[in-house]
Amino acid sequence: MTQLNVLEDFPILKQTDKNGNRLCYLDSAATSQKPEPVLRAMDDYYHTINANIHRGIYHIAEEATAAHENVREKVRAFINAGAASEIVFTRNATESINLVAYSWGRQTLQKGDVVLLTEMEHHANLIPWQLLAAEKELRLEFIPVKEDGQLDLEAYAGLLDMRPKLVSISGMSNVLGTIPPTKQMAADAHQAGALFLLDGAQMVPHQKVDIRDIDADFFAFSSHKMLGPTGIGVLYGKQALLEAMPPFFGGGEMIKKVYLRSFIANDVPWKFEAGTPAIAEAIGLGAAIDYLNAIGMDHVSAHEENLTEYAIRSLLTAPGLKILGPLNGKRGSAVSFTVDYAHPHDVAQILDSENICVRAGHHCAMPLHDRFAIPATTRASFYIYNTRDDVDRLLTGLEKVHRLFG
Ligand code: 7TS
Repeated sequence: MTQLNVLEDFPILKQTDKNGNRLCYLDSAATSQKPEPVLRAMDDYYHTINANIHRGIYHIAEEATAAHENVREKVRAFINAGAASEIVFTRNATESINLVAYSWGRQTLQKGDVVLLTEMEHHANLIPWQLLAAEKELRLEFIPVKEDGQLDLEAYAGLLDMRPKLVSISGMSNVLGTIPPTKQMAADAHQAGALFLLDGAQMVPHQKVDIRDIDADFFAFSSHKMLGPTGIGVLYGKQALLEAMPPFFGGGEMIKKVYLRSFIANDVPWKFEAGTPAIAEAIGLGAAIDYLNAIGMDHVSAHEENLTEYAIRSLLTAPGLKILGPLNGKRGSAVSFTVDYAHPHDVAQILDSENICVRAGHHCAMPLHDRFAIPATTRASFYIYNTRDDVDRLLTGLEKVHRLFG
């Protein structure tokens, strides 16, 4: 089964514009659409057991607490972490990476230490390290991206000679679709004495992840890109690391005992979860995981690989169009391109007039666009609800752009 047929589950995709064109959503790298079971799970929560968690002793509070903690176990199983206590709920992948920077990084890193990133990072895996580097006088180094969009792994080997304390990379580029050999890179990082942080924001929605097999020390991702709601994300961290790290936010929930001038922190993962969490959102994330599991992540990947291959093949027939990133082989479903006759914003606007949603701009990866000496690209990104019909619509839309601007 390489073609999924799940469109019926996504109410938003039934919308049509005034010309009767169905919504063609090609911006899942920014955020995914939500299937009915996810919407229902959140709605049910508010209709039936809404209460604050970890404090009430009345029955709906206990049910809400159990439902919330049950999702932690679902997340653990979904990425094959060793223990549910290694799953910290955050707001999003961005917050997860910031948590590592400000808790682990601030405690561990010292003046002159090297943090090794890549040239293709989303700003979420760049700015936290820039901020920390300014505070602690760290050195940031970058694995180069080659012309074909792949990481320069020979350069990586050389950069590891600098004995970085941390290697932090994305498991899939949100612009190029590049999928680096993360397991090998983690092993190489460990060999050089570094910890390995994997930004899984574009990875978890699209492929089966076995985090213990990859052996990343930290792993960050967002619910909203994997069919779940906004407002909740995950930081996976190895138990011993999380236990040694100081809290990042302070407040209720993250404590065991509080005195006027001091406190004793709670156990992991709650030590990192100050304040009332996103309870309905966690339940929505749980429903998203159930939904993806029912399809099977292998089927998700196969569907996307098939569609991405078709999209690239189709796009390359369009006049004056250039795709950034790998054109074949194992790559993700984010396809960014330029056309030599129109600015990406014009492309996106014309496509929008055909009810086709694509993203135009730098996609929060400005240094990567600098690397390719272009200010912006148009990006189509696919997910389980997209079909070849969407790709064909994109191509027809681009013909219109060509007619108007070409
Ligand atoms: N890392 C990668 C690789 C991403 O693509 C994104 C979001 C993030 C981190 C941050 O995720 P957040 O949920 O914390 O915002 N990427 C995109 C995108 O490509 N278009 O909009 C958001």
